[in-house]
Amino acid sequence: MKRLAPLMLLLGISSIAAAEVSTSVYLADGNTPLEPADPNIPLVYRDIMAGTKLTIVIASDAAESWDGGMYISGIDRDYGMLSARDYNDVSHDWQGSRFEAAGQRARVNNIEDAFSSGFELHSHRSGGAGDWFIIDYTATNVGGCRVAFYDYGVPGGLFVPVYELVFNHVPTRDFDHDTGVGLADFAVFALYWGATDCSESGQCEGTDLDADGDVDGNDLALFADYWLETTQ
Ligand SMILES: [Ca+2]
Ligand SMILES: [Ca+2]
Ligand SMILES: [Ca+2]
Repeated sequence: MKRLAPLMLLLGISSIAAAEVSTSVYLADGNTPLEPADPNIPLVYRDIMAGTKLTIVIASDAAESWDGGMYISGIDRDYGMLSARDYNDVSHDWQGSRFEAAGQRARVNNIEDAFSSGFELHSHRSGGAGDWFIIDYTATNVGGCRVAFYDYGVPGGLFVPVYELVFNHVPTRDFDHDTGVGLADFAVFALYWGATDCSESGQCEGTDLDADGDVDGNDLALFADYWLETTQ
């Protein structure tokens, strides 16, 4: 490196810095950030209801030809699902999931194998800084799901993710399945208020939120946590 340094100075190279590529998680509106459960643990997000849709935006601080991906592996595939937008038959990729800043020859490709499911992301240096890609996430079942983010350019990056986004899905409060939690759902809740035989009657249409067999104040508190929240 000692001998190389003067040469780098001659060429005007101060350092060879790679672009910083990062992910952000938003609600389905693509605008409201999903907060972490604990501000000190940024990649573990607050609980969301099963059925909730999220958007994951992949952005960069510089133009670069970059290769990476987002995947869900193993049993986690039973709890969450990734999807992309507007498949293009000519480019053979998910055109709607890449933005102009990702460059002219950017591509988003679906990858499915025995172990994982997700999307390979390729940017092109003709692009620029900004939002490169958008991938949709659906919480399909109650439970946990990890979404691994890969940067193929880092050492071992093909095999080891840079990090994982951790999601936890709780039972839905949207009892009438209209994608929002509101008065109609409260009406269903009120119908079962005071019930004590929920295990026999199909969890009282989901209103026995802590699954202890009754519908009481504990379930009401759990219901109220998601009041007016939307899933899509
Ligand atoms: Ca509802
Ligand atoms: Ca209960
Ligand atoms: Ca109870």
